Amino acid sequence: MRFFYSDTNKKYDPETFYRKGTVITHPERAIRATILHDALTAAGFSEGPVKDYGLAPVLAVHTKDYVDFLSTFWAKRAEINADSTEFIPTHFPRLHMHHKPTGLEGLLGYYSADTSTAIQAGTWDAVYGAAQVALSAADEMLATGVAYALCRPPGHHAYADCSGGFCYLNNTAIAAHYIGAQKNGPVAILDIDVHHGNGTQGIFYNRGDMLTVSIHADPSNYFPYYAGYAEETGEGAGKGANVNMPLAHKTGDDAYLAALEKALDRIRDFKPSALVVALGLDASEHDPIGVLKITTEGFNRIARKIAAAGYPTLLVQEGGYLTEQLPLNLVSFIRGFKA
Ligand code: Q9C
Ligand code: ZN
Repeated sequence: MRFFYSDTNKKYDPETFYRKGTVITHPERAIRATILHDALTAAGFSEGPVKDYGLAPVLAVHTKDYVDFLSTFWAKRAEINADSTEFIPTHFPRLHMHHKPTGLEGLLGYYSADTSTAIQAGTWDAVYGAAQVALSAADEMLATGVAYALCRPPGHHAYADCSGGFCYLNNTAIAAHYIGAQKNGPVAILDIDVHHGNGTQGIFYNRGDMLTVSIHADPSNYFPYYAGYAEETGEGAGKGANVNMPLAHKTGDDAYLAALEKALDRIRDFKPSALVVALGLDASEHDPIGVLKITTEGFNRIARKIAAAGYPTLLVQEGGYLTEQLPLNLVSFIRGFKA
């Protein structure tokens, strides 16, 4: 299979991240994408061309207000601080407060869920580029049956109007909606990132033509904490079209594969015209912020099981952080598709 990648991701390389009482280097570094790109190239996979689809497919799942905010923040930054190179959201409205403020500092928190999504000079170019990578790979999948989008920054924690969890635009949701429109048929999303795909769930919660299934570490003591529970099953036309499968922390390959089988049963019952896999690699036993125990061989088994389901499949990179095993796990997974 071919992969899709854009150098625009390098324009955004977050520095500081506050985690568990200390300030650390941000885990979602630009070098992640370089490492994954180079590993695929060394393994013999070839790269497809990235096209520009403009903002229309982005605005099909994100609000115009939010997209305008992200794309114009940098030009307005002097209102907060003309000299800073990185703006970290620090004030959040929470559930009781609903008034949209006029000032930029208030708006930054209004459109963010947490402090992990800083804005730098190149953040918008990078997140726009990642969405175009996902769309380009979606067209390749429609033409050939399979493709891999090496998106960075990731997307599955981004809601229609909110960044969070290292994510700004929901590349997976943008691609899934685009595929559904092209096929004029239902689409299933299978999210195997170690974190619950809360943004994707939120975007499609009321839709019956989009099945969202997420397998992730139990959020009761893990990001994103406030969503990802089994009782969240969708609303309105989307009732029954959202499936959350939280797993106990430290779950390993065999129990994971058993959960995956159940997830694929739900997907088969839905009869999707295509499958989008939100491919986080942070379920790895070695991941610095992960809490599951998936091995390199485990990723290959996961891929083979998904490939055996037989759907036209788009793989979209989500999380997965810097370790020696990160590129090995990607190659192990991609080889599992044998295409
Ligand atoms: N104690 C993705 O993998 N919290 N996002 C990290 C853990 C944020 C992860 C702190 C995790 C976001 C796309
Ligand atoms: Zn993750």
